Amino acid sequence: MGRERDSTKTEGGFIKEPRVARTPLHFRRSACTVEIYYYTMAPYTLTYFAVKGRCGALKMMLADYGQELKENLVTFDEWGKGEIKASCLFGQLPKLQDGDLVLFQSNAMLRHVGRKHGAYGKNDCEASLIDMMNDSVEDLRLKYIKLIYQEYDTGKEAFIKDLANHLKPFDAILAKNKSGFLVGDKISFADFNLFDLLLNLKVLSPTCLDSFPALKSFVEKTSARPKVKALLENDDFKKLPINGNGKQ
Ligand code: 6SG
Repeated sequence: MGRERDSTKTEGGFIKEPRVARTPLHFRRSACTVEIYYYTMAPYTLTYFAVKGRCGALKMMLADYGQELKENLVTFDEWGKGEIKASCLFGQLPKLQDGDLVLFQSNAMLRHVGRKHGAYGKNDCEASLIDMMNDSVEDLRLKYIKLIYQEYDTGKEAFIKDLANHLKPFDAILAKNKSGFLVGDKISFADFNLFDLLLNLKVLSPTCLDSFPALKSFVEKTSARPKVKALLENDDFKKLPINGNGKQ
């Protein structure tokens, strides 16, 4: 079972030494020994603007899993020069590096980290349901981003009025699932994504969760996860604006 690996080389950022015990990789059996190999995580590296933007959920998930994150902050001036943009596969940030793996697209990053750290369901059906939930979070995030960057002054009131219609299904799903998570009995990347978006929506409209008890308790419970709480209270994280144009 598993792949045979040379324990001296790194591959895809995983150092194949049985040092830091995190995720069991495989068991190699010989006559009288069983060696247990572990992935030793190279730190993740995130390149992004100095905003929470599309990386809040990723940062909270990495914090929750105790993962080290190196950050390269790109200023809007640097971005404006065009060189970094030209180096990005789709001309946009964020960019996440995990060893040799380079990822663009924030939702692909959430999936990658979720897959590696057990936040992507316990079977294929749960994984598909988590995908479905995350796609719905993305739908609402895109509406929010459109409001923020394109029609804040003219569209804010209508957005807030319509918001309950978009929050209601999530509230019903959480109320129905005894675990208090979107899918199954464990937190998934879609939960982190929803949580991050709800924090932003509460800044936009502080009362928006008032008629949704399941969403309210979901936010309270997720905020109280010790490593998430520590990140939310971290000064560097706190001082990041939510969005790149100062609107929130
Ligand atoms: C913006 O849209 O900050 N990436 C953004 N903008 C720069 O030239 N589907 C992918 C994903 O999920 C969307 C990526 C996302 O990963 S994030 C990007 O790369 C570009 O397109 C939000 C954010 N925006 C602020 C920003 C920095 C530079 C351009 C936009 C502020 C506004 C205008 C100048 C400074 Fe600005």
